[in-house]
Amino acid sequence: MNDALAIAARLGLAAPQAVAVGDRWSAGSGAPLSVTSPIDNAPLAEFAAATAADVEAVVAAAHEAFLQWRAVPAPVRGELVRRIGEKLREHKNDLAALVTLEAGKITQESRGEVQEMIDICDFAVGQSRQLYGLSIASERPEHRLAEQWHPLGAIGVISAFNFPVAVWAWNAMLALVCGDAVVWKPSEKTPLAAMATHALVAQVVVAMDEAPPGIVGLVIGDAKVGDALARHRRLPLISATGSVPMGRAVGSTVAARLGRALLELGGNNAMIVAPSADLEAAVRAIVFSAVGTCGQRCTTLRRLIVHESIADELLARLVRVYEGLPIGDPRDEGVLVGPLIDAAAGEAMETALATAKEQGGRVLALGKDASPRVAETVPAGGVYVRPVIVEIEPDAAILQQETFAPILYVLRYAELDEAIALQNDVPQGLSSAIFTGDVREAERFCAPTGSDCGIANVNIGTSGAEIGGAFGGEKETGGGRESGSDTWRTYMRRQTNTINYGRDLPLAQGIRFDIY
Ligand code: UN1
Repeated sequence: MNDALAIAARLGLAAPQAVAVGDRWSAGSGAPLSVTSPIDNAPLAEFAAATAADVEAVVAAAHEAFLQWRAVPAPVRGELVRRIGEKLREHKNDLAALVTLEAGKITQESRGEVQEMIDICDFAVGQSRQLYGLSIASERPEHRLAEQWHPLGAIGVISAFNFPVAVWAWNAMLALVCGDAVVWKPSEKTPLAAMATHALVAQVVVAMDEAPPGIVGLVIGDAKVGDALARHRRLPLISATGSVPMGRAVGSTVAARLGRALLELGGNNAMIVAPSADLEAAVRAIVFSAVGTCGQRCTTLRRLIVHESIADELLARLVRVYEGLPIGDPRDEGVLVGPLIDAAAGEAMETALATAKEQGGRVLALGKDASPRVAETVPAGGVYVRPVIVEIEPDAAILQQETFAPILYVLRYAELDEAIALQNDVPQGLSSAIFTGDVREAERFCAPTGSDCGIANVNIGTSGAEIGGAFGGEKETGGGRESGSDTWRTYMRRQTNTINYGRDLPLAQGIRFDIY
């Protein structure tokens, strides 16, 4: 048994299978799916993938489970999520190790990802006692006008390889306290982490009498499985995280049946560094945001917009750090940059770099024509790259595009208005940041006329958001919000109640309709 399967077994997964309803596992009806580690291309598992035909049974079970779960008091549903949080605490390091093996993240970041799951559990437990509505002044005498929130249904969650477990948890933990059931289609690149997570959660669900096992379902397969979820009328909400083309396909399918879609798609995130910035702090924030997760977060810093008066100094410092970045096996202590997810990601990085050069980009730190590939001192079989910095003119077309790799484009600016305009001048609108010691600049950046993104930070980087805030962005990022704040409302249906406690029947708007 290899490491991944041994860890998965410790988490309660007897054998990898593509379909699960609670603790009942079954094989998918599709072709074999081989899972390999991005660390060294070692085979981790093979199992029969699910197909669109497998979706029906999981959704039907989820819907049946929802019909019971919606009647369980919300704080009792919170108790389930509290126990899930405990289970995750117990197995944090094992689950993180599996994420590292399958997604290639360094151990620190994988543990951070599992911690995000634990944090959203805690958040959702508190939320389970606060699914509150409003009472509103009625215009009619002896009437009460109010709104309340009810469970929505079974929901579909489509998640990506780069956060193979946390993004599901952001959705699922809130959905469960809201009284929904959840059907999960994880990335085919990281199925074992999803199976192991499901196995852990299923143990908690089956141990709780009030919880019907079908409230958690898993179905692992290709885009056709995602499409079957998007089409399914028993799934009133589809939450999807991934690329813009995926989101466009899912969003339009869900829209065609007038369902609800929560989309968290591409980012093309920028940071402005102003003359008054603390450059030491800025360098730390830039490097974590630009090279963390090997540039494969949707919040990764991709564009650095630096004031011309400090650009040379900041770039010199950045190049020094980039040249010394420890790249290698993500399990090794001290390594900060692990592998890209697969060969296609390596090719996409090289294509983007070639295009950037054609468009006038000057590659810093690598030398003029050098390839970003790292071959020595890294495990054979993985796609290891050196993060790069490319200085480029603001009108280069490549700046409009998100490449899921550690390429940081640098632009120079003279006036803050110009920097903000550059920051906003892309199709995506997820995360943004400014480094400045000037309170006016900071507030200007966060004002209605400032950053147009869902996330706008001051003196921290673009990535690494806490779960307490709403997470998501505007424009091609899809407009959805997950995680904290009041996003729980997306997982519920709002009901307006008008209650007449008098003996007359006055009509609203003063309408008279006298039948006697
Ligand atoms: C993602 O890349 O899809 O803010 C999510 C962050 C993490 C989540 C990223 N908390 O970088």
